[in-house]
Amino acid sequence: MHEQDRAASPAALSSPYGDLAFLLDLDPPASDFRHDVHEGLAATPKRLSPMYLYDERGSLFFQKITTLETYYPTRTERSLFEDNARAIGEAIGPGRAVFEYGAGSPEKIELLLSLMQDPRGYVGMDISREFLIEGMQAFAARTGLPVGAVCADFNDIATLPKDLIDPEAAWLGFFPGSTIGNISTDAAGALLRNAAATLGRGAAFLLGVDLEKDPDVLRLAYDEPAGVTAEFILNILPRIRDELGASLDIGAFKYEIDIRDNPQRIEMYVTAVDATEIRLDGRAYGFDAGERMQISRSQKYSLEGLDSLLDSTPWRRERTWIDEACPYALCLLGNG
Ligand code: AVJ
Repeated sequence: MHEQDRAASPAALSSPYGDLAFLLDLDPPASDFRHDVHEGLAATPKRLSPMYLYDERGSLFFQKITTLETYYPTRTERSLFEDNARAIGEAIGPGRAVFEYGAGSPEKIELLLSLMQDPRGYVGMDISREFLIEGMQAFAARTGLPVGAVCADFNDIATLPKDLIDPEAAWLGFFPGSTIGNISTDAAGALLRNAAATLGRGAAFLLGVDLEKDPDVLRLAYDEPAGVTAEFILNILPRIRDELGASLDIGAFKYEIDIRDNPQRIEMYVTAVDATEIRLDGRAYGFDAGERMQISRSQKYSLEGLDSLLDSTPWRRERTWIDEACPYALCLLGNG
């Protein structure tokens, strides 16, 4: 079915939905962990989507990563918000409603709403229905703002029921945390083009982007001595064993990263120390000694690279706040 058709289906919209102004359910296709593990283990080189890292345990590991001194993105982005609160609020302008891609962190959205002038509402989007509804209900109960929820994939184009939030408000898209670095540049372009279609003319978009930097800083952030990132990535192995009934030797694998240049990118791997195999549903997938499976990636942008990505979208960079000491950017985009 075409994305637009799914969005237009009236059955998808419930309003009100508990404490929420609405729930728009675009019924994103459920991911198939078993299928993707088979496919990723059969591929050359072996790979798996980073989305499988974020089960309950994985989300707790990532939560812990964001509190480590060595993991700079979370605190750097927070300082940019705090240090430039007034300027960011003024540049966004009054009377907007926020639409967030991946409704992950209530602290971030509260920080954003606190610096906005006369915010009119908040709509969170996420693929995980239960997690989304729970989070948005809790948020609505804490604030007096109209809150809506959209259960969708990053690739869906939603027709947002803006009248249920505020017919007068223009949208502000919000995609913090440099999560855009988790997907390929092509996928990032598609997401931003879809966002322009979803949010309409006169929209703005606030994007958190991690910038290219000293590789030693990256190594410390993504392979720190405390070993939490290693636990986070290696946690995919007990998931494959316990949820899918695979047989594998967890001790036969270690965590490894590569830092690539031009453009700068961290690749995160599960690496077989010695030759080993993973058996799943009667199939055996062999690993040679040193063979690795890519589990995640984190793209770092230059401002030039970011602008050439934006050139493939209706968005232009209108204001940019940068942490020079630890290069990271908050960019306000316009599509006027
Ligand atoms: C949530 C994708 C922004 O790439 O920095 C952190 C994920 N992986 N450490 C990032 C992650 C390993 C994180 N993002």
